[in-house]
Amino acid sequence: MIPPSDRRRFLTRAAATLGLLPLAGCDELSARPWLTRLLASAERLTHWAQRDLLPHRALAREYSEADVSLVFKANGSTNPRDPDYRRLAEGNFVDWRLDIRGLVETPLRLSLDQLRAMPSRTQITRHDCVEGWSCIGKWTGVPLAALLAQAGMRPQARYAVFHCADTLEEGEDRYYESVGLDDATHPQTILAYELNGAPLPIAHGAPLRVRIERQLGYKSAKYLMAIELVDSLAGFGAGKGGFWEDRGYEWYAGI
Ligand SMILES: Nc1nc2c(c(=O)[nH]1)N[C@H]1C(S)=C(S)[C@@H](COP(=O)(O)O)O[C@H]1N2
Ligand SMILES: [Mo]
Repeated sequence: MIPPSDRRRFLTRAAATLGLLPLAGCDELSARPWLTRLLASAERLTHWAQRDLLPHRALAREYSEADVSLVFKANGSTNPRDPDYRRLAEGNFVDWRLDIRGLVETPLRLSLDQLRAMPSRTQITRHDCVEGWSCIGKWTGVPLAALLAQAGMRPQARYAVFHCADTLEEGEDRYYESVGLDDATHPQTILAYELNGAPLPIAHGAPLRVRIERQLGYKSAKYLMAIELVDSLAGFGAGKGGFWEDRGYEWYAGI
C-alpha cells in the first residue's frame, strides 16, 4: 500500500503536472473531490503499467512442447564431487533441505517433498549460455516469489543470493549467484525440481536449481542449498555477486 502522505504528494504532483493546479496551491486538491478521483485512477493506471508492461516485469518467451530440445546440454558442474553433496545424492536427497534465510521474518527449511507439495509452475523456455549455445527445456518448480512471501521479506532486503553445493574447480569457492528482488520475485523465477517431466538429473542441478529466465545461463544456479536475502553482495566471494561475476562476467546478464 502507498502511505497516505506519499499518495497525497503523488496526487498533488500529478495535478500540478497536468496543469490542473498551480504548484503553490496544494490544498486545492481537497476542495475538488472529482479531481482526486480522476488522479487516483491515473495512479492505478501507472502502477498497472509499471507492474505489467515495463521491461523489468516482462516475461521471457515461452515455447511449445514441439520446440523442446531432444538433448539438453549440461554445462559447468555436471557431477559434483563434494563429499557432503555425494552423501545427499546417495540417499536420493531424502536428507537434503533448502534453507531460506537472511533478511526474512521467518527462516524456512524445506524438504523436497514439501516443495513438491506446493503449487507449481511449468514453463518451456530457452536457456542461453554465454559460451554461445542454447537449449529449450520444460521446467517445473515452485515460484520463488511464493516462498519469499511465506518467509516474509524484510524491507532492507535487496538481493537474493543462491548458495550451491558444488565446487566448480578444485580449491575454489563453491558456486554462488545472486539476483535483485525484481528477478527473485518474477513470475517465471522458479525453483525447478523437474526437467522435461522427469526428476531433475544430477547433471542439471539435482535436487533443485533456480531458473532465471531473462538472464544468461550462469545465473540459473544448480545444486541449491540455501537462498539468502541480503542488502549487499560485498560479503560473498570477491563481492561481485557470483562465481563467474567474480571472474569478470556481468552481474546483470540480460538476454
Ligand atoms: N551450481 C552451479 N550452477 C550453475 C553452473 C555450475 O557450474 N554450478 N553453471 C552455470 C552455467 S554456465 C550454465 S550454462 C548452466 C548450465 O545448466 P545445465 O547444465 O542445466 O545446462 O548452469 C549454470 N548454473
Ligand atoms: Mo553457461
